[in-house]
Amino acid sequence: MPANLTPQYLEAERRFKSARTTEEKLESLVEMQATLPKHKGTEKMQADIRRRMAKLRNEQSRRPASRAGLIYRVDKEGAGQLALVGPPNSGKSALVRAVTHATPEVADYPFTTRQPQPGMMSFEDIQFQLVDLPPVHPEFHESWIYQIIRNADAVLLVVALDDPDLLEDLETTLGELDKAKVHLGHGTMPGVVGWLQKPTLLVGTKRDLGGAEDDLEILRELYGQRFDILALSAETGEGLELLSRAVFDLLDLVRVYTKAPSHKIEKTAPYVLRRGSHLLDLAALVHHDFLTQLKYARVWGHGKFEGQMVNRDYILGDKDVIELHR
Ligand SMILES: Nc1nc2c(ncn2[C@@H]2O[C@H](COP(=O)(O)OP(=O)(O)O)[C@@H](O)[C@H]2O)c(=O)[nH]1
Ligand SMILES: [Mg+2]
Repeated sequence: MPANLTPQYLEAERRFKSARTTEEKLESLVEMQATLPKHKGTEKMQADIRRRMAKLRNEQSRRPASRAGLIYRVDKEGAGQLALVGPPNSGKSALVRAVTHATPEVADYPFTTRQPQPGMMSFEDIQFQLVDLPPVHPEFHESWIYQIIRNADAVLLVVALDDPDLLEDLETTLGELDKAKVHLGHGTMPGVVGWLQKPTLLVGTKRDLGGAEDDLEILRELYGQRFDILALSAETGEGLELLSRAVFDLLDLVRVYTKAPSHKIEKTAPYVLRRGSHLLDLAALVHHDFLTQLKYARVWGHGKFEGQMVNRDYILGDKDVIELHR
């Protein structure tokens, strides 16, 4: 080893050896290159550094958008959080742009989306949070993507109806999720320990393009049991108006309004609960005192006569108006 190596070089070399990510290794190599004395005795070392850098850069370019070590999470807002999952270029970002105020970048090349991009979609008087994500793809392993999917309430599985490799791309996507122990839609999960099942709406985009109807037919035939399926176009707007209702149904929710005794009915912001929730679940949301002291309630709603008395195991209906009594 040449005797005249500087402390800076040795420090950079030490960091290179302990570096864990491609980025850290590259940074250390750049520094090693800069601090290595350049003379005949270090020629071999210079060549070695260049070779290692080329190899790492090559690795990096085959792993697009990788920024190892970065972790993203998205705090939930609204009545439900939906992760947009799908192959590259399927139209996830265009869909989020079309139905929310968010403006994720849309482009005709893959891997444009590199960070989660939340946006709110309205359904009547409630909102859902859509989270645009990078594609699910074998070459793009960022664990945070799968953490967001696992944490979401449901999934929009987005495929492009003009994709010539539609079925293959869809299976690849489902395969990647299998690796992350996430099962989308109905049907039995391959395993039990650590597996999660996510309510999933299969969204076929680019319905405006050629061949879409045939592909849609095939999707219905092959995946109709496993997913609810919706076809739309972010370009022409066709079918977009059906999305928020489909998400509401997917999440299986009810909206309940409360009113105080002797006040008139005012349908302001509803409480949102899972379908099948009982009156007592609502009481717990409204106030702890109601949870412990609830005697009965009156309900104005579908299939009830106005102000009908119900007890704590009454199953709430969508758009019920409830007056709690203790
Ligand atoms: N014709 C048509 N093109 C679309 C539609 N949705 C997206 N695109 C185009 O498909 C490409 C990929 O869209 P993008 O939303 O970036 O896909 P992502 O990678 O899944 O986020 C872009 O060129 C979009 O303009 C659609 O409904 N119809
Ligand atoms: Mg995108």
